[in-house]
Amino acid sequence: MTISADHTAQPPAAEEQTPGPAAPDAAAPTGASNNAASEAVRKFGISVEDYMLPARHQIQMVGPDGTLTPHTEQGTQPGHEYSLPGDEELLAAYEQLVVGRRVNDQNSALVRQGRMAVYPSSHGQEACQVAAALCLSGGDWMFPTYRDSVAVMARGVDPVQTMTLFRGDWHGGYDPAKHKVGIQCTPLTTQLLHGVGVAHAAKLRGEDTVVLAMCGDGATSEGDFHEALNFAAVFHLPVVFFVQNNQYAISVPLAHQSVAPSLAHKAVGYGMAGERVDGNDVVALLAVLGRAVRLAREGSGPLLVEAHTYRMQAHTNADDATRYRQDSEVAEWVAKDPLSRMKTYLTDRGLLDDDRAGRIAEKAEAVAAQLREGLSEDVPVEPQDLFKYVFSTPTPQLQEQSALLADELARDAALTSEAAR
Ligand SMILES: Cc1ncc(C[n+]2csc(CCOP(=O)(O)OP(=O)(O)O)c2C)c(N)n1
Ligand SMILES: [Mg+2]
Repeated sequence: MTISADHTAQPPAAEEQTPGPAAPDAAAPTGASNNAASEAVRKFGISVEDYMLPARHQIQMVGPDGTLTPHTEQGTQPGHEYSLPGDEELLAAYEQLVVGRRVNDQNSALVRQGRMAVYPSSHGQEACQVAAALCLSGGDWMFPTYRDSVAVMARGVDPVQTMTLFRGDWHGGYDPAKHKVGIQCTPLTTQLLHGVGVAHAAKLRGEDTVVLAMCGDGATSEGDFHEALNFAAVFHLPVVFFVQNNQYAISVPLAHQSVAPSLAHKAVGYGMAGERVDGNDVVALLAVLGRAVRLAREGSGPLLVEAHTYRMQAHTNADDATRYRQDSEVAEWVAKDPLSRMKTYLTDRGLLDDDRAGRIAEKAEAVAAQLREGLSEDVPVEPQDLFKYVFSTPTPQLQEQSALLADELARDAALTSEAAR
């Protein structure tokens, strides 16, 4: 089965086919590979190793020029074939891409105006952000990093509540349990362990929750990455680890981070399937992440998806990216922009016209206005709140710090009232 250029006849997904006879070694996984993945292996009729190893090429469906990737270039490998998502899903994704780009640019402007403390922009990574949200169902959980604000919003969290953390005057703006979205973590990779814990709890309770746990390329070198993946694999947990490889960990390029053939190849070492995908192609991302979520929900255990993308802007507003990379490299990636290729693709297919594009742009403007308005409000802060929610019983150290702060505030108030007399 291949990707069809005939848009009226979309082929069924591989796992929807009647499972064929298993390859000779498929039903008999060896050694440590003998886990829940063998069920998925039976479905695809391939060996455990072929199931777990990523395809030889990145999965791509729509190339940078907005045309369908011919399947000869795409390569067809049993178990690594994906069908095109439906038109409605593609249009919904495009709308979120446009909103996401506008959110990124608006937030970067708000930082420059001093309305927000910091913003790690996902400009250029919007396809990953949008697909991460759209592949999940209502009962699933997302565990994002500091760079994943657009994914959090695309999941349905209010934009101003999403950005509250980055304003720096409160711990977080939304209730993780209500939205089933973890807090955006700055300590690298901690969110993967939180996600694995939630998946374990869901499995013990017999719920069909899937967890999407997100991290960057740099974070794959963390010890927590190893612990999260190994625990998830050993306990056959329904987790999709989604690595956005944007080529840099601040100033450290990927080549200095890892010499693995790809980050997706790390999966097989834990006994899970890995796949790599063009991270600027939202169509491929929807297909690959969508299937990964379905497989995890069906009990195939965890999977890892690596998306190849690029951080188009600096790490945050506190970083000067010109000190460690060339403009020519950035220009190469501008040509692979996720929005322009999707616009061309949908327009050529007659799914997007000026009228619809105009309405989408208006929606994006409305979200930007919401952010400007919400983040321009002066929020009254209570300094002692810093200590309130750290531990249910404050530690002696925190009590001491709280008393010091109280003393300083009292002296400050006394000085102010004296000056006023
Ligand atoms: C445990 C830990 N170590 C170091 C840091 C400092 N730090 C913040 S972001 C970052 C780079 C992370 O790169 P990557 O995982 O590729 O994510 P990206 O920022 O590129 O999205 C580092 C080292 C941190 N936040 N947490
Ligand atoms: Mg990175």
